Amino acid sequence: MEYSEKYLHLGERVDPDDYVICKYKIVTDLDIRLAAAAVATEQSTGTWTGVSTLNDEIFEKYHGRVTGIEGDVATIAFPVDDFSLDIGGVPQILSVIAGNLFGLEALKGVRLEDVFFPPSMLREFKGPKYGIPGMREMLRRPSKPLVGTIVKPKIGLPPSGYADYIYEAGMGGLTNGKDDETLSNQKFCPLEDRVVAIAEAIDRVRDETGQVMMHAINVSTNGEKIVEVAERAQELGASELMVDVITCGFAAVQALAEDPSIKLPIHVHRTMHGAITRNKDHGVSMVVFSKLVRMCGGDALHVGTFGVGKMKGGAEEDLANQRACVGPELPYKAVMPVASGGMHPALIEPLVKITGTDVQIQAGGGVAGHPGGVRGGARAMVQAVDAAYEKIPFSEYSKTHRELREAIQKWG
Ligand code: CAP
Ligand code: MG
Repeated sequence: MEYSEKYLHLGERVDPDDYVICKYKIVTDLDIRLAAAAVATEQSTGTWTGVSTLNDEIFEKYHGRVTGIEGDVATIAFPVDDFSLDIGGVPQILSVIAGNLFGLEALKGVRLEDVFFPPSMLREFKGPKYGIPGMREMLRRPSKPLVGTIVKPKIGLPPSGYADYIYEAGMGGLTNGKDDETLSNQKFCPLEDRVVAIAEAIDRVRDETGQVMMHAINVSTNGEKIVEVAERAQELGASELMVDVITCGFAAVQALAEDPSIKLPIHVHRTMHGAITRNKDHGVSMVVFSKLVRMCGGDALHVGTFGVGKMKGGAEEDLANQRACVGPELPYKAVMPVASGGMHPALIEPLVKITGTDVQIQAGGGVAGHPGGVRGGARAMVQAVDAAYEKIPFSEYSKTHRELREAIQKWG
């Protein structure tokens, strides 16, 4: 690996307006300065050996700068001109900040922990159309957590089965439903039939109770088709779209969010993220993915269950994900953080104490597995959110709310 003092600018301050600044945790047996220089080299102007065609002018303009090392975390600044938003977009950003470096022999592990973009780049992104304020307005739910379900079983139900499930969930008071991440247009549940059936169920709930609900239809598919599929779902009455961002790509979220014909909020699922975010010594943090989803226009994003659900994660890292979604550091509407995965009504008490109320809490098994069926599970979730919102201990509230009591008895 080419090692050159030239990539080391330790202690030098670079103008954050002119650089994309990345924080990498580096695991190496080498001098960490060498390892950090190897990352800066590979991701900007260098390769494994010096080349005669790299002249001083090119180097000076475009090389990555290692500006700081604190413990095992290196700060590397890439000149803004290394990026090309008009054509390359987020795919090219990721090729620079999260590309070949993960395969470098010189490193035992490296994890992109965070990234800070200059205003000139952030201005090129529009962010969420709706985000927290827009979704709250659509659902007429100004301050309470949104509360939803994922239709279970994950696959196999016919369109009428989805409609029945969502009708029951809505009659139980839920604000949100969603397709599961593996559902698409399978023979047992054609997308168009599902959209129509669910839209009718949501209309029935509103007509019978006044409750407004939205259901995210999974439109994840190939890049050249996703807008067309989303437009068709919208035409047929869909109230929300869902995109699996890691499998479809950030550019797919951006294409939907920025398409003027698409008026629906976008629920962003992150399935497969665990392959990249789970290992704390190698990969990319969910904070980085959360910032990119917000820039690309996702309206709601799965951020984890803050240490209380089934998916690996912890309160600290999920709070960092939540901050990336809602914090003022990015000049966009806040993205609704979604807590999902092994959730059930009893867990809403500890969850809301950590997240606060600007959160969408959803449960699949935690609704459909309730002794009272989907409607009972929905009621239990709504009761749990009401109790958490009013800060009433569940031990008290469940005395007068049967479905919550039954959920606590079943799942503890
Ligand atoms: C939850 C879920 C979601 C997870 C994904 C599932 O179902 O539908 O996909 O929330 O995890 O398939 O597991 P349950 P994350 O409520 O039945 O667990 O939100 O961490 O990306
Ligand atoms: Mg799922």
